[in-house]
Amino acid sequence: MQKDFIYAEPLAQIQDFCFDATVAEVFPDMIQRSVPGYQTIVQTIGKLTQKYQQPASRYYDLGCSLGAASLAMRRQLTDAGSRIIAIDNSPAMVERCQRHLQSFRSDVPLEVLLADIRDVEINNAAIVVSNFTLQFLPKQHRDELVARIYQGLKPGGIFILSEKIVLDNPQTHELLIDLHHDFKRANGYSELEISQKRSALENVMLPDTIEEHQQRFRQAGFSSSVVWFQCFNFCSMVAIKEPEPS
Ligand code: GEK
Repeated sequence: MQKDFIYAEPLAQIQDFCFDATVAEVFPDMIQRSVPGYQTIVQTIGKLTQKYQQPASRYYDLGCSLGAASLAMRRQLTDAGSRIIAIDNSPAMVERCQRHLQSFRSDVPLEVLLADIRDVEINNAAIVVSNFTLQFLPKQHRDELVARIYQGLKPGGIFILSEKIVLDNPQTHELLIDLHHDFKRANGYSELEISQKRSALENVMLPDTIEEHQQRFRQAGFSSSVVWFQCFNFCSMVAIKEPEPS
């Protein structure tokens, strides 16, 4: 695994963060050292797949990067009619994701699409995953995407949404940011790396509050949702589409 040194040296000008080849190269190291609970979340996506898979269904991984969530789902799928669709709009990520997936064998078809998640049709889905991707969409496009996800899910289907979050209360918001920065320091990032990365993300990653996510789920039609994981200002939620009455 290549180590992330992208922000280790002082930069004259900090460009907006983007998922280019340099990022794709170090991505597994970057995400593990930056996102508290990343491993737990990916493993739990597998557990949720065990519980919520349905016959002859599709499984979407929105903003798949190198395919960690797709692989976690694929390991659990038992129905021969299952199909995974992994989507990312970064050519560098898609190219590496395709290469990475070749080293795992499975009978479940998994296609990796180079596309914007706003343009991809979602249908016949048992599970849709957005593992730290919705936060990169412009805020005004989020309601529509979540509504389309709801429409594309089968009854009883689930949407797994992991996100960085903000809090309305400035004191507790700052507290969680401090704890997250401690987590990054403990994982070997310097003060310079932390602050340069923070500036690079400022305009491109715009987190919502948990309440905004819950309100969006309700507005889209989800009958229930739960925050199943939170560590500092990172969380993962599951929103459930009402099953058909039996
Ligand atoms: C994981 N889910 O390891 N359309 C398609 N892809 C997009 C879009 C978009 N509009 N915007 C951003 N992306 C992964 C981690 S990373 C999260 C997801 C992070 C893609 C982007 O190219 C990147 O690969 C991914 O979403 C976000 O479980 O780095 O914090």
